[in-house]
Amino acid sequence: MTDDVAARATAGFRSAYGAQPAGRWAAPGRANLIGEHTDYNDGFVLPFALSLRTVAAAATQPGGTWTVWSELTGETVSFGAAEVAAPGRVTGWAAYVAGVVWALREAGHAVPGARLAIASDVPLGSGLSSSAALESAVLAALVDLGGLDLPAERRPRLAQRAENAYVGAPTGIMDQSAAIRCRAGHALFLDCRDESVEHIPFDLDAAGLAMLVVDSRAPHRHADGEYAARRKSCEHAAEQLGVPALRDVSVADLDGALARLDDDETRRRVRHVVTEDQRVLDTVALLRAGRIREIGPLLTASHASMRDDFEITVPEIDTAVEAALAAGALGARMTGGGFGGCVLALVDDAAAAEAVAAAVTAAYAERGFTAPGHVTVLPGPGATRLD
Ligand code: GAF
Repeated sequence: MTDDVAARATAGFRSAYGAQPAGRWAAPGRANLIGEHTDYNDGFVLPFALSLRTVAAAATQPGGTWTVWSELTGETVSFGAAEVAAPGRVTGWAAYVAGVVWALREAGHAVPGARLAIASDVPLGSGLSSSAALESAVLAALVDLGGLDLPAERRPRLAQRAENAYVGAPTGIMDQSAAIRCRAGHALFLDCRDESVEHIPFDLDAAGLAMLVVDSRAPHRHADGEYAARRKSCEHAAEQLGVPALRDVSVADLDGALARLDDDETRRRVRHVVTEDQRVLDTVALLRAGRIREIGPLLTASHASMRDDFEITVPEIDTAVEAALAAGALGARMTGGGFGGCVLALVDDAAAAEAVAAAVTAAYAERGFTAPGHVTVLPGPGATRLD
């Protein structure tokens, strides 16, 4: 997979620019094992990288301009200093690239002009964070090409700034952290307040387990507006409770905190975030103890909380989770921002994964939904230079 996508990036570079790239940089899509909508509440998340990757083949070009070809559209977009002087001047997919250049320059780096060719196996709009993969691959390329001083632990914040301030999507720090800092065979336990990480062994094979990813194929309706609304509601609740962020409310304090809030919807949002942070901690404790099988109920509880309290699931997603559990999955939950995207199901082995996928497909057919996609995954590495 990665070899193909890397070869496509090189071929794209050659045909767009008639030259060889100086190197190729890859960054993965991610699945979040647990910890949803906790990142922008200064809380905990536990994503892992997928083997599906975005590759940037790149070389410097003189004159302080940037040219990007993408296999997605087959088009080449060029921009210069004027377009990266302020957010929003490049739009569409190339905004993620221009945003990275803008954020690097804002942080005082002398970004080299560059030619880039982008190829990707990370599906768009499936909630597997194709945008963070693109930002992170481009960032790695520009940092190396320019010999910039930007260690890996400082890169997620910069890529997030590109997305928040240049592209205009108010996302948290999880996706860029996963794309950049994950390790193969591990999940990334990230404290989103201080960005400290611990690589938690997550060896599904050794545990005799498999992780199925079901692409719900549900249309992403109003996802951006709903995401922003959830974020606002959490910030408003933290203000009302007099804490810097909802991370500062513990499960032990939850009832008291809920009693101080004045509407039911806000109470449900707070209950999701506070209990979800605790579920991340509980999941990490089980994984540290090598008890992977036992995390299933926490995944399923996380889903119920997203469905009932945070209200970010859709019928296709809930159908996939219910069918997966009925077919014997040890646990299942939506992963990512919500309103569509993918479901993770922890299952016994490859045969169980096939059986669960078949059960989800049958449940979809019964309800007349567009057939779902599915793939089994293992935790892969974060962003890296390929050659
Ligand atoms: C999206 C965002 F980009 C992340 O920052 C995170 O908030 C996630 O939704 C929900 O957990 O992927």
